[in-house]
Amino acid sequence: MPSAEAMVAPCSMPYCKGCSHGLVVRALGAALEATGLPREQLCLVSDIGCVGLIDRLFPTVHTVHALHGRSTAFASGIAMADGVLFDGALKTVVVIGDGGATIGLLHLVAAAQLNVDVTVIVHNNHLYGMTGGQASGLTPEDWITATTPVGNPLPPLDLVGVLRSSGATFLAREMAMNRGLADRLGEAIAHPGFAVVEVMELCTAFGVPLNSLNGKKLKLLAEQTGEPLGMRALDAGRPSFRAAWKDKHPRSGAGPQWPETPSTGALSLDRPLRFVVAGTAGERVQSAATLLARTAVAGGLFATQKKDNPVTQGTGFSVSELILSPEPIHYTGIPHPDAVVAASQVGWDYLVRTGVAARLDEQSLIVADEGIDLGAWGEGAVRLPLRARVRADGAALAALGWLAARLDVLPLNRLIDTAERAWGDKAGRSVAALQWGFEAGG
Ligand SMILES: Cc1ncc(C[n+]2csc(CCOP(=O)(O)OP(=O)(O)O)c2C)c(N)n1
Ligand code: SF4
Ligand SMILES: [Mg+2]
Repeated sequence: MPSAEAMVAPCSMPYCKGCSHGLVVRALGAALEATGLPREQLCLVSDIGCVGLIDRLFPTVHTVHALHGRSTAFASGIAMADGVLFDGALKTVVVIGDGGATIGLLHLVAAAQLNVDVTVIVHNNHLYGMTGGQASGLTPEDWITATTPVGNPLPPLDLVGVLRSSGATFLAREMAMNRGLADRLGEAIAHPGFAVVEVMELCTAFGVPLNSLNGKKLKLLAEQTGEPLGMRALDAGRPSFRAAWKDKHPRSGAGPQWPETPSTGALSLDRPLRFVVAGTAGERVQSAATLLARTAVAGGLFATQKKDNPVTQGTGFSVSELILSPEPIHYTGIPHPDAVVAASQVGWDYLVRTGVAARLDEQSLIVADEGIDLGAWGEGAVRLPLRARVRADGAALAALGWLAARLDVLPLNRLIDTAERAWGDKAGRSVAALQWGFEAGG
C-alpha cells in the first residue's frame, strides 16, 4: 500500500491530540493513492462534525461538504448521475460520523438498497464530537455523554447489521488503529457497488475522559456490539445500480421523445453560446431548447440544457438554460447569458424575479414577444410578433430560430432535420415556427 503523503496536504491535522480521525485520514489517503486513478476520478463527500474537517486535507480530488446526515444522499446522486449519464468511472467516498450516519440513516439504507457505487466510511467515535460530546444513535449502553450524564439507557444501533439487511454488498468493521485499515478501505473503494466500513474510534476530548476509555477497552466494546470486528462481507452477486440501470435502459441518456440523433456531419461554432429561454409551462419551451441542443450534438458540438419549472408541473413559468459549444462544457451555469428569449410575460417575470435580467450586460441580446412588458430592459430589445405569428407553443422555437440565424449558430436545414426525426409527421407546425423565426433573423 503506498503512503498517504502524495494525497494528504502537508498541513497539521485539525483534530484534538490523539483523535482517531487523523488515523482514518492517513489510511484513506493511502487507499485513494493505491487506486492509481487520476485525481479527477475521485470524489470525497464529507458530512458535518469534526469528521467534516477533512476537505482541505485532500486538495487535489473533488470534495463536497454536505449537510449534516445528508452526505450519503449527495454521494448517491453523484454516483447515479455518473453511472447513468457518463461512464461510471468516478469513485465516490463518503466521510461521515456516527452522528451524521444515524441522523441521516435512511440515506445510507437507500444507498445500500440502490447498490450505488459509493463507499461510506463511518467514523464511529460513539458521540457528537464537534458539539461537545452528546449521545448519538451509536453511543454504547451506559456511556457517559453530555446528554446522558448518568449513563446512556439505550443499546447502540447495529449499523452494519441494518445495512446488511438493506442489501449492502460490501460490509466491514475495523479499528482505527489497525494497520490493515488502508487495505480494507481500498477494497471497499474498489468494490463496484455500495460499501460501508465502520471504523471504531477514540474521541480524546469526550469519549475517552468521560468513560475512562483507551484503545484496549474500545476493542472490547467493539467486540461486544454489532457485527464481528475485523469482519469483511461481500455479496458480489447483486448488480450495481449502474449495471441494473444499463440493463433496463440500454439507450439511457436519450429521452423517450427524442430518438437517437445520428451524426449528420460536422458543424462549426467559433465560441460557446449561452442562452436562457423563458416562457410559460406547456408552451414547448423545453422542447425548443432541446431541439437546438440535439442539432448541435448531432453535428459534433457540445451542448447542455438545464430545466427549471415550478413544483406544480404544467403551471407558471418554464425556463431552459442552454449552452452550445465547440469545446466540452465543464460548467453548466450561465452567469451572463449571450441571449435571453422571452416567449411570454410569465417567463420574463421569472427572469426578473430571480436576478437573471439584472445580470444581462450590454452584449446580451433580448429577443422578446412584442406583447411583453420588459420594464427597464425594453430599450434595445428585439421585439417580434412571436405569439401572433406562430402561436404560443411556437414562440420559443421561433425566437431560437431567429437567434440561430442572427448569430450564425446552426443551419436551418439541420434544425428541421432534427425536428422531423423527433416529431415525425407532427413536426409541421414546429418546422413552420422555426422557418419563420430563422427568416426573420437572417
Ligand atoms: C442538521 C444539523 N443538526 C445539528 C447540527 C450541529 N452539529 C454540528 S456537528 C454535530 C455533531 C457531529 O457528530 P458526528 O457526526 O458524530 O461527527 P464528529 O464531530 O463526532 O466527528 C452536530 C450535532 C448541524 N450542523 N446540522
Ligand atoms: S472533539 Fe473528539 S472527534 Fe472532535 S477533534 Fe476532538 S477528539 Fe476528535
Ligand atoms: Mg462522532
